[in-house]
Formats: sequence, C-alpha cells, structure tokens
Amino acid sequence: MKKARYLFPNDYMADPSAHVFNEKLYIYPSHDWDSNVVENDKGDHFNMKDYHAFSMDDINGPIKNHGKILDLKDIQWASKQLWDSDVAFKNNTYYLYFSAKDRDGIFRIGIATSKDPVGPFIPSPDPVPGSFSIDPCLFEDDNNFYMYFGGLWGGQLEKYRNNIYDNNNELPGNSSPALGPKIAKMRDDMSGFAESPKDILIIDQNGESIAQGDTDRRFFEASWMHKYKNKYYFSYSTGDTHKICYATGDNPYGPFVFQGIILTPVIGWTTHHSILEFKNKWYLFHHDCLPSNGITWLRSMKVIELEYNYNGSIKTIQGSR
Ligand code: FUB
Repeated sequence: MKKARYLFPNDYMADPSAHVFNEKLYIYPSHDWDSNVVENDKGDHFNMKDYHAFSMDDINGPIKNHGKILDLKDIQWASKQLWDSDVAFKNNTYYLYFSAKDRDGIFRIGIATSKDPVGPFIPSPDPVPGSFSIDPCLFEDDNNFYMYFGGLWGGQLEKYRNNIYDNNNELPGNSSPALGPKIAKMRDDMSGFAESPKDILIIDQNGESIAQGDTDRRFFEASWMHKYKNKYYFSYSTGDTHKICYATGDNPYGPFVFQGIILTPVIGWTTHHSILEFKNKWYLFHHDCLPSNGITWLRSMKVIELEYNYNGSIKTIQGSR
C-alpha cells in the first residue's frame, strides 16, 4: 500500500485508534461534525458528541461502520468535546477510554465498557479517578496495561504540575525541559490507575531533554505506543509544527530517545495517528482535511503502510501521500 487509503469517505472521522481483536481490525475514531463553534487555539471547534466503531477483515477490503457506540448525552459527568479515545480488551470486557470536558470545562478521561468490541458501551458515572487532559492510549505489555495521555493548549496539560491543576500554570520557558506526556499503570480491573501518573521524558541522542522551545521535536498531543523487535516506540504529534515524531526506549516508562519524523504535515492543523501490525504488515492510521478542502475540524481517516529500515528506524511518510 504505497498510497494512503481514505477509510470512510461518507463521514468525517479523526484520531483513529486501531486494534486487532479476534483477528479482525477495529478502528475507534473521533466523529467530527460542523457545530458552528468558531475556531480558536483551545480547539473549541472540535465539538464532537458521539463515537462510532469500524471494522475490517482485510486492509484493502470493505470497512464496516457499526454505528454509534457512545453518545455524550449518556455520559453523566461530561459536558462536551468527545476528543480522542482508545479501546483495550481484558477480563472478557472491552474498555473504551475517552477524552471529554466535565461540567467545569476541565478535560478528564472517561471509561465505558462493553462485552462486544463494537459496543454499545456503557459509561461509568464518573471519569477515571485522578485522570486529566486528553488523548488516552492504552498499551499492553507483559499482561499489564498502561495509559499514556496528555495534550498541550486545548488539552490543558500545561495547567498541571505533579498531577495537580492550577489555572495559573503556564508552559515552561523555551529553554526548560519540555512538558512530557503522562503514563500510569492500570489496575487489574481496568477501572483506574494503579499508581500516580508519571512524566515521560523525551531526550535527544546526547541524553539532553528536548526543550519546550524545540517545537519541531517536543511533545504536544496524540500519544501512541507500540513495540517492535523488543523496543518501545513512543510516537506523538508536535502540534503547531504538525508532525508525527517518535522516540524509542527500553521499557514502557522511558526515557525515550528522539529518533525522527514518521509523518510530515498533512492538510489541516491537527495530526493524530495509531500504529499497528496486521497480517504481518505494519500500518499508520491517521487523518487529514483534504476531502473537506482544508476545514480544520472536518477530518477524514486514512491508512498507509509503515515500513522500517534494517536498523529499526521508521521510514518517513509524506503527509501528502
Ligand atoms: O480530535 C480532537 C483533538 O484533536 C484530539 O484529541 C487531538 O489529538 C487532536 O487530534
């Protein structure tokens, strides 16, 4: 697959999180729509109100829309903005973790469960205790699940220090170490964190922290973790420089050494992805705004093959493909 395939031209779907369950490929995107909210730096125009699930038997075959799996109006604690989500399978249950604003306008991470990968998912009455910010990614390693999360600006990550919110907090200075995403091991029952969220450190090849002002390389949002040949690949969006980059480490907590660019900028402001192996090939799921003629908040999900070099580095993919 040398050219990206738009997966669902009938509607706008973004932030695709892809997983294989029972040998089938499932995709959990955000569902974009035009809510007439004016665009701003806080992302208020991403005003999503439900989630859908998709499945495929083959990467080149038909894609099935399983319809709505969760609706904002059924989530007691949430007020708006159903942003990026992810799904994990454990204890014979599918757990959907999702970003949403609570009634005070603070992003939290919600949880909903189902016995079926395509729902419907039943939301818990409260968000995951101690959760904050956006973009959960669930990663399984040695029978443990970890959640990676966090996002700057609209995602509110810079408002936290030591996991505590203070509206007076701002981004560190340009030469300070960049704010990192968070990681927390999940409890066995998947209902919450088994530990306080910890900072993920991204360093350069000399062991120095990537600086906050290094906007071409510092973390912004869209955490994803995958493992390839026993290495841990942490990938993320650089936000206002619009790249998907990656850094590698020896364990789920890092530190992770910056390696390079996976995806150059796509049409649109946001870029967000997932990476997985399916039937012995690796794929990058992502989105762009080409089908909506560049309307930032109307994004379309895509997939393209991802390839490694012999030394384990990832071949950069052009966002225009
Ligand atoms: O879809 C809303 C937000 O846009 C996501 O949570 C971010 O990662 C960005 O893609």
